[in-house]
Amino acid sequence: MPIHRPAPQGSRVIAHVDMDCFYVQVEQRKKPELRGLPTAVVQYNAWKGGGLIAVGYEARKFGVKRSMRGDEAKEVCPDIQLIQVPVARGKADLKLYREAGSEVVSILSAKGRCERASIDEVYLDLTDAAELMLSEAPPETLETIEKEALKSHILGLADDGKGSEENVRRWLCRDDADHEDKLLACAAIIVAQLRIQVMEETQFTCSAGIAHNKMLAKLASAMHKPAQQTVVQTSAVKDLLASLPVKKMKQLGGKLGSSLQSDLGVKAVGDLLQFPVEKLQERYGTNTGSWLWNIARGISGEEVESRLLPKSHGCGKTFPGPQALKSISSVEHWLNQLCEELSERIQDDLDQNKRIAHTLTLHAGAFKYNEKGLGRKFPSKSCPLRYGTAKIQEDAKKLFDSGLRDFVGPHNDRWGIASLSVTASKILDIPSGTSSISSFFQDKDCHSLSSSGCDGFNNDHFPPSPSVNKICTRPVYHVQQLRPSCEEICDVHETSQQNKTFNIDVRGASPRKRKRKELGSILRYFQVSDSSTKQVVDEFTQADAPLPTSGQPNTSISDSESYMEPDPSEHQRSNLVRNDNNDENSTHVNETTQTSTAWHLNVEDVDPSVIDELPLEIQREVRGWLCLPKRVQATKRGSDITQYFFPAKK
Ligand code: DCP
Repeated sequence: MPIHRPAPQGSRVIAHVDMDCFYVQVEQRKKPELRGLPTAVVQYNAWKGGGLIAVGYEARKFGVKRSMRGDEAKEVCPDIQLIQVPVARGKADLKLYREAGSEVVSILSAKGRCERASIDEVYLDLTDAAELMLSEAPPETLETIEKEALKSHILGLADDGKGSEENVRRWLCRDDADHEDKLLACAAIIVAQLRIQVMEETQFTCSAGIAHNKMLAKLASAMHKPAQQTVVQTSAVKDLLASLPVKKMKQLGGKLGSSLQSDLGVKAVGDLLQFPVEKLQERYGTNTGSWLWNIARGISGEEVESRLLPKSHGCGKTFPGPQALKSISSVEHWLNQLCEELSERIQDDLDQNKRIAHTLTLHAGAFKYNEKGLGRKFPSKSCPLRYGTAKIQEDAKKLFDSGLRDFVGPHNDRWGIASLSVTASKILDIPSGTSSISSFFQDKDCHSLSSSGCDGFNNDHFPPSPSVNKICTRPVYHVQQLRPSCEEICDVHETSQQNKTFNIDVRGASPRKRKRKELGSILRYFQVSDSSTKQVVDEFTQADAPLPTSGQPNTSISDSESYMEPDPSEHQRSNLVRNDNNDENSTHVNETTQTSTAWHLNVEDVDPSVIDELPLEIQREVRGWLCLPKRVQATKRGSDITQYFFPAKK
């Protein structure tokens, strides 16, 4: 569902940069002898020569398209060079492409707020950079303007018959232009410089759109490719949208776009101009109605988020036609492969970027042998993510089993699986510079209720408890997330991609927890049960702890429906998730599963370098409490504080 955001005050200038035939370029850099030849990258699958996933521009001239199989591409372009995607664990390994994308991001992000939107796309907020240029060295004062900038396509710029580059130069250097257009002119020069830099440093070409908002910038970047840039002047917006088919607009490719076409007879985005906002709101709700009214006018308040790293990690594989998986053991085999890769990637993310993923989701594409046409979809399932390959594999298997039970229904029909994917999402930074260790562990109630992170938690869907009615508002470093061994005791229900909230039923909070909350010291997290040299830290015990459950495993599961690209792992840009809430699945604390685990900290085991990793205030607090000198001789256990928090049997 689109989200309406009011247009921000003041002018903004945004660029959308999209790499050209990206995987092909990466392969051509690896093998320069391919440059200039018609080339395409194919998926490892051998059926009919594999599926094309990236097509070079030389091959496009022959009519080769991404939808083709390798054999078809050879028919229309016999000389085509088909390069196989690297394979690991029996599936496409996109590491090479991801890393190449990161090279580009690190160059582009130097100029302004940068949002990595996909493996090869970036949004840049160039407002500050353009304002600075305008005040210090506006275009008309420049001795030379890069040819790349002069080759810009300026939408709405009338041909003055003096040659297009000269025409563009005049437009860039107009001193009678309004402030908005002047910012666009500066941004066009900045983007041209950035694209040259990307080319020089990575050998990749890219195309860009430059406009006053993300929506228009994205539309523009695709208008002239490869290796070109397009600027959307405000005066050109109306014409641009007047003929833009609704389905081409981001967020209108699906059901909403279809409804506009069939129910309102809207063909182009500009056709929406005829409807008053009240009518659109009445039909589609206040939020969507307002959003539609605004996009018809080219207005969008969506901000460029500061994000250089991906929002989620996904690993998937398709099993087309006869390759469909038909047995639990074959599903298990592939799930293990996918989870192994996922585990590796989230661990790398943790090591390199200090980010923790909180939610594991399983999607599957399934069919029933005795069912014709569209039946029930295999429901996607999520649970809190536990680190460690074996844990992820175990949880993914449970998610699959649960989804399969729902999918197959009471008749136990024969089934086949045509695609499988596992995704780690809700990835949060480990906060740094927090003022107290309490910030790492946050509120006990919140902590005990979920190991999926506490930011944005709310309890909207449940009556607030009179005793515990706390909402966690900050990202929290959950030590137990890294601990590879405990079962969850609560169900967490992700409700929406957009608002990123989790529903927690706090009704089960025990008096014990309420009492603990009142302790105003670090000791409430580390209850010392022995004051001798071996101090036992009894944190996260009993009611508060995410404990191994006895008997029935209780990995929490939530339903969602997802719409995947042909291969979800390879291309996650439009992975939408919708969740259905129902009370049966609502979050709860299992109060019957308690008291089998304690967290122990042996002071003698503490590697001082671990304490050194903590923020200063916390170092003081911990040293004081542990009575540690600045440096003690200690057995080295590892370099991460989380290694000292393992559950130990009482
Ligand atoms: N990709 C994929 N599967 C898809 C679509 C894309 O694996 N169904 C991969 C290969 C592409 C890369 O993602 O190279 C970027 O996708 P784009 O849609 O941006 O397409 P290209 O960069 O290949 O071409 P263009 O120059 O048209 O943007």
